Amino acid sequence: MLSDLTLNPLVASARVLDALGSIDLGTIDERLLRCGISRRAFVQFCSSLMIAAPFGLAITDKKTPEEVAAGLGKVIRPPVIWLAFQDCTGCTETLLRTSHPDLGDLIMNVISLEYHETLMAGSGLQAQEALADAVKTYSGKYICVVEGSIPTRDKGVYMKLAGRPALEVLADVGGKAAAIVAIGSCAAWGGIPSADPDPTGAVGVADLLPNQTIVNLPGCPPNPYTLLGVLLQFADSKTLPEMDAERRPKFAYDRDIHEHCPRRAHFDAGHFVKQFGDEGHREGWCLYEMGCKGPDTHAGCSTRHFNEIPDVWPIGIGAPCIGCTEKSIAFRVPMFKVVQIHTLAAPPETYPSIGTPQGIASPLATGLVGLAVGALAGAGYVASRKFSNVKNDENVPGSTGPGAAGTPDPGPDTEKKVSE
Ligand code: FSX
Ligand code: SF4
Ligand code: F3S
Repeated sequence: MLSDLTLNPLVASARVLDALGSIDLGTIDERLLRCGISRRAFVQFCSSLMIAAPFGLAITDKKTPEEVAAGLGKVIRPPVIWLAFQDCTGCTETLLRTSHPDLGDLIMNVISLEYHETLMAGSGLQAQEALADAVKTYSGKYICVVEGSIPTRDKGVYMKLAGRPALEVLADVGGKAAAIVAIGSCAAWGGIPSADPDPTGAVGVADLLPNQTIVNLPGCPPNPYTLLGVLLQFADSKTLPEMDAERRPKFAYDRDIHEHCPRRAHFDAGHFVKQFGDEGHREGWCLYEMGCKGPDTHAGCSTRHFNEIPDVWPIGIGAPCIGCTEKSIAFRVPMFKVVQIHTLAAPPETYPSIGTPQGIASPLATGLVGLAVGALAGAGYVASRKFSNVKNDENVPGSTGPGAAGTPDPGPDTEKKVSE
């Protein structure tokens, strides 16, 4: 039986961990019942999970919130050991901050957080004992969440936990985990601490444990539901969602911000904010000329907002995207520098193509294609005016804004994207 102390998820002291010992962690349903969390709150949580992962995540794929809740309720809560290295704790904050207190409580209950220095009551020797106990009890079965980068310079002397360099703690705790989730840009690839001049030689988890099963969830911070989705799928089926070359789950990082940005219509129409506080800024125009990295940044922020509050995400509150999920952009490319636009697509180019499935094209389809070709030519003309390569061409976004640099630099990966 679980000790009553464990009912408070923030009290993960050594005593609690002793009590856990070899006990069954119980299913999510059992846990929610014990904690008096309503079914309604759980179904609401499942809806949020579905919004964060409408496809590509086995636990939510093609299901209703009630079906997701029914399935997830039977899942044994995954034991999680959370390590914090060089970070600002924003990744922990993102998990805790929600506009519904019920939901925050619930989030901390669907997983079994065995160790988390920022949240646990214990400290000093008690905390060390708690970590050792958790690693021993759940060896090979727990998920290790890593927050923050790891300093490697000078034998990792710049960060120690209980006298051990972070490097050693990661090798020990990460090495015994079933899988590691590197949450935040710092843990994924170094993040802010790795910015020039990078005094500590900060790197991400995959640089140190390349052969471990690692999921990267970059973002500064990332969306908490992305983390929960990955943890719960793993707990449910011991599988991980499909990932891209950067080990990022595709369900959350497959599209760029620009594709689904609510300000996209202003981009297409050529309405750009020129200065913070100007009329365009107050009207919610496109932030491209203010250095928005949305066209080069893969993340779901434009459709999956933070804290369950509509419009709570950088562009939603009037700040340009800084490309926080992209290793080659965030903390590397100056904030107000404009990025290269890789696609000249503007409506109707972005609409699905018109085609006949087989046989001879009908006159109607031919007519429609003719119309579409005409429209594309028109859009191409508009786009070419907007994105001409003429230096200081006033029609080129970025030629007059604060990041203006004549012809914008080819961003990272330009060749690949252009050829796509
Ligand atoms: Fe880094 Fe996470 Fe940015 Fe902060 O801890 S990803 S600095 S939001 O919090 O590590
Ligand atoms: Fe949105 Fe930025 Fe693209 Fe403008 S440039 S549409 S603000 S993502
Ligand atoms: Fe980061 Fe850009 Fe989203 S800065 S939080 S990827 S809008």
